[in-house]
Amino acid sequence: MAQNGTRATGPRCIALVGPFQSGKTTLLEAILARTGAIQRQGTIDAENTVGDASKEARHHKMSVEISVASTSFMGDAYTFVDCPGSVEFVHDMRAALPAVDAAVVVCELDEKKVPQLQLILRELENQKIPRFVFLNKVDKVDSTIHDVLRVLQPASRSKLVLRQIPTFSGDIVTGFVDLALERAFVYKEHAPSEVVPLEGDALDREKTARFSMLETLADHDDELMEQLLEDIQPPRDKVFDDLSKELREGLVCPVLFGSATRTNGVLRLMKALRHESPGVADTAKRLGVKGGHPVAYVLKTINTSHGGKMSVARVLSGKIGDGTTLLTSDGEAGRVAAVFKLMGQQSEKRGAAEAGDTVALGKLDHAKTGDTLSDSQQTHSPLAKVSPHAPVLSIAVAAKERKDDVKLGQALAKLLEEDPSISVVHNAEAHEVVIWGQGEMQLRVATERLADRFGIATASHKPTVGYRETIKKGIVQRGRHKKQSGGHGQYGDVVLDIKPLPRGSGFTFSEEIKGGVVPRNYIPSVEAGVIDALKHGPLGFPVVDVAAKLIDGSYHTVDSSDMAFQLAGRLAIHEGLPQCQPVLLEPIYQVEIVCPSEATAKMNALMSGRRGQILGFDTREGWDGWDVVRVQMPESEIGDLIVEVRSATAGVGSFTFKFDHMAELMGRTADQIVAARKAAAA
Ligand SMILES: Nc1nc2c(ncn2[C@@H]2O[C@H](COP(=O)(O)OP(=O)(O)OP(=O)(O)O)[C@@H](O)[C@H]2O)c(=O)[nH]1
Ligand SMILES: [Mg+2]
Repeated sequence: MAQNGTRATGPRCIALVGPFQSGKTTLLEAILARTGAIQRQGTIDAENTVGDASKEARHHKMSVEISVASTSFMGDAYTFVDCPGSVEFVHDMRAALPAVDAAVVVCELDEKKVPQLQLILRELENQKIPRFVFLNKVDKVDSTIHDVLRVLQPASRSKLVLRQIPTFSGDIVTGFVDLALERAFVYKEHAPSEVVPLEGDALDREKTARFSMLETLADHDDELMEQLLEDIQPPRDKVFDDLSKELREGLVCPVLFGSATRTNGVLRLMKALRHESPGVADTAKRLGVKGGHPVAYVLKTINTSHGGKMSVARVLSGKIGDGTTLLTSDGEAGRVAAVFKLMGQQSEKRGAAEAGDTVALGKLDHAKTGDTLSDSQQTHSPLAKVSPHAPVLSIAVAAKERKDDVKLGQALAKLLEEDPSISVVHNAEAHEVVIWGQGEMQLRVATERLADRFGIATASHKPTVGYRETIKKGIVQRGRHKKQSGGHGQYGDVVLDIKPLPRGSGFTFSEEIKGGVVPRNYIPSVEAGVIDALKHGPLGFPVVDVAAKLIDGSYHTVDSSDMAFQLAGRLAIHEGLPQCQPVLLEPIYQVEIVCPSEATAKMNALMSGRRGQILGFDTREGWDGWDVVRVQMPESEIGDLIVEVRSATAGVGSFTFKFDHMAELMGRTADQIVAARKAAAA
């Protein structure tokens, strides 16, 4: 167990997280290069980085899943989990976080990205993950870097402490002073920074900045507070101990900076991780691991293109090797076929994994992302439960070739296994397979994977909206089916009293037949015919909220049959409904949008453009500076709502929705919908 003053031991697992495109994958590359795991530092543009090695990530030049790579630094093993920054792939990050020792939050000095940073920090705060901030791209910033705390602090609930201050040549950051070490360094491109004398203006700034770092630390350390008040220089070790302890307890969040593309500040970051980040013992304690026997957490499931399944898992206790049989919390997980070390998409067999190691376990057929694994002696209660965010966008997909229909179902099941923030719904009525997810890019990547990895070409389109129709007035309608052709004839004759029902009632059928004018055994036939006819009303949609009462009819002893009465029932509906003022019904949903307060007014405008009805505004509980907007809006308008909500909120706004009621729709919009339906049916 790591104590004050002692470094944590065992292999570490560190997440690289942060807003979209802040440089996480590039930082992973820089770390791997600086620590000697790779010979040459690749770049995103050259498409040769260890992370983002999948075809889809390369193609879009963004992370679309986590990348995992291991290295060693000063004799310790480290595995980094590079997480996507896009909100659409955030589930990959959220599911990976529980088992990491700490996170490095890679960010930029950009006010516009602060809301995204806040979302990510919130996730870390909620999961109690100790976190460093790494302010990246200092090669691009100017003197605004002095504003770093003012800009970033609002995103964090715990206090940010500057661990370093920049030194300049003109407006360009050329190095830094480490405030704990009290040493100045100048950057060297793709080489370790060089120590230089700390003097002049830099020394003065160092004194002030160091004092303010110590003041922050002293908020949680009375002894240090006394030393500061009495003007006693605290020993350097004490400062390091405090930094480490307060980081682990989530009281402070140290801020370091550098440039991933130039490998600047990377060694300092590694040293901070080495000395200050907690290790597996702390993490096992945080998660409540009952140790002594093998326990691991699955942070990602990968179905490789050659068909093998791999579960990326952090071992939190015990030892897991080839042939170990593992259990999930509620059943068998499978037998480990092999243990792999990961280097992005490359995997290499290795020996048994021990507490702290993050490895890929081959062929655990029944293990899912988020599962807690233990050996066959004893199941372990789930260490964490991370439910995906509710989906916000959908597309309907179909295999371009009929022969791929079955394969499509199997491939989708695998995609879902890898990314549980995707779900699939079969719309039997519209004969559609609908994929639900977190945004356009995620769904695009899903269809690209279907093609690249599973060889299934698909076509996609907007999913069918669940329109219905009903009638505004009633009618008494006769339906008579009579055919005399050659031998056996067909005869069925019914009179239906058709009436509208209140909204949400569905369909009722009743009868008031006197004197056996329609024989008992044919009454269900009439009902079946009516139900069948209601599947397509005069406007082309299923008919709801209608009552049909069979009140009269006649029969023929020889020619009447089940079929003849079914047809008679259908006829009565087909002929009757067009005279009943049919009207279109559209599904209305209750939508709850969450957004930073400054975007609330924009939501208002957005809603009125989408036939939304605002029900109310509220502040979002537990979220300073955020609002909740409650709206009712038609399903057809929710289709791509997320795209606009995100663009109005720098990517952080979101919503949930649930069906509320069906509402009548008339006028031009209704006419267009009916015309489109007719055209599609023709
Ligand atoms: N100038 C400069 N550019 C950088 C630096 N680090 C990364 N970049 C650039 O920023 C862009 C995004 O880099 P990535 O490493 O893909 O960023 P990311 O955070 O992994 O992106 P996502 O995973 O998609 O959120 C690329 O064009 C990088 O070359 C840096 O330190 N300085
Ligand atoms: Mg990335």
